[in-house]
Amino acid sequence: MRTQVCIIGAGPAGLLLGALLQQAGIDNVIVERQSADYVLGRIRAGILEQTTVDTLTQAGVGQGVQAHGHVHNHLELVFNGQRHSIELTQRTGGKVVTAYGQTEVTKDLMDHRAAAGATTLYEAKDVSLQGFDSAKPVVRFEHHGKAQQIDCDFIAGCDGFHGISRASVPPGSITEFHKEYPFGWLGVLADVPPVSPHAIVYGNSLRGFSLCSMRSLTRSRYYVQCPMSDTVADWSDERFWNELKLRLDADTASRIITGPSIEKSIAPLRSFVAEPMRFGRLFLAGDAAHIVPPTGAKGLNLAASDVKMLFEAFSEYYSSQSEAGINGYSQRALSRVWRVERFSWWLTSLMHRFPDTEGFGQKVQEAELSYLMSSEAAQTMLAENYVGLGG
Ligand code: FAS
Ligand code: PHB
Repeated sequence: MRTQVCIIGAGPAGLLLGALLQQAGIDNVIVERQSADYVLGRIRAGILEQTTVDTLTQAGVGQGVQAHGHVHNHLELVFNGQRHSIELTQRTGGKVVTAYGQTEVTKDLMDHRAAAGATTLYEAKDVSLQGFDSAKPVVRFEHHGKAQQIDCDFIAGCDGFHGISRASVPPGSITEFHKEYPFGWLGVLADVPPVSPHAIVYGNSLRGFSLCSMRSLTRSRYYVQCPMSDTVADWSDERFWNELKLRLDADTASRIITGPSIEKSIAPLRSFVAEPMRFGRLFLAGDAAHIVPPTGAKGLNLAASDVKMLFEAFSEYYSSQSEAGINGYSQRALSRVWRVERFSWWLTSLMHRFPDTEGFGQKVQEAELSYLMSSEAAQTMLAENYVGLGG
């Protein structure tokens, strides 16, 4: 089989890149390790930056988020038992964020790709990448019991943190930056109305971090910080709802509508960046190249901004045989990656309970939060980063 761009991974990064390439008439094939149902079963992000919504619209896949997304123009912080609102839109020249789940984004992209008749090979086994240091890269894998090979011009590694793309790069050619956080997030999805349909609520309390989000007016997403030694079995629904309420202000807690969880999972928190993001004819995008703690709601959005830059580079190559875009991709993407890594690390450090900083750390966090609420400049910094920095 031959194609122009072979994309590894059918998560949001791979599917969005495929949609943009398809629309530009650039032939592409996606090779995905899991089944489509498995990919859709992963419950993850929930907040889209305006640039992500714009890129989905550019790719012809904006109908779902335009029709069913919930626009937010402020966010809320709870600390010292009080809830505070931070306005986003007026501080950023009109930008908003939109509550629309990654699952819905992925479904919209999958449906769009199927309708366009583009090739996505699910349940591909033993995927391997060769020759990306030459002009003739090759992707090999097993599909439906048969050995397959794809000859291509470029490989886009959109296969996430545990994928094969970054793992295929010779160790001497890549530098990795790691930071692990000493806790995880227990996430619950429930078919109950959200406590705050107009803003995401972030909570800092002596008991730990909490977050109140939504997927629709009838489906909510909540999180509490938990030790990484915990398992889902340690958290009954009742324990989760009680703990969430203890971490919020009394008014918000009193308005939480509880119900049975339809999904419950614990995610580790880490910061990670691989440099560079280009190795010959192999380009990394999304979680394959970087991970942010979900506190800033950036993982999916950073994947989308990588993909937009990578698409522009491929599009320039095929339309004008210029290599300027592909040669500049890694540096351009990493500049934005590190600014988002900083914001995600900063908000995580501000809002979570760190075992080693004890009472002093909590007091310093509360002092910073109280300064934040007293400073227009500090709130503008938060707003600019939360709605999404420029490309
Ligand atoms: P993905 O990991 O989504 O997709 C990679 C795809 O590649 C997968 O489908 C995988 O099956 C496939 N793949 C892997 N190895 C392969 C191989 N060898 N061959 C072929 N295919 C292969 N972000 C937020 O903004 N907010 C959140 O609350 C949030 N929660 C998260 C919770 C968890 C548990 C995780 C892991 C991430 C979370 N994220 C969150 C970040 C998440 O949304 C990612 O940023 C987003 O999925 C990135 O998309 P991709 O880069 O496409 O990677
Ligand atoms: C979510 O809705 O899943 C969500 C919202 C905001 C975050 C992280 C996750 O910062």
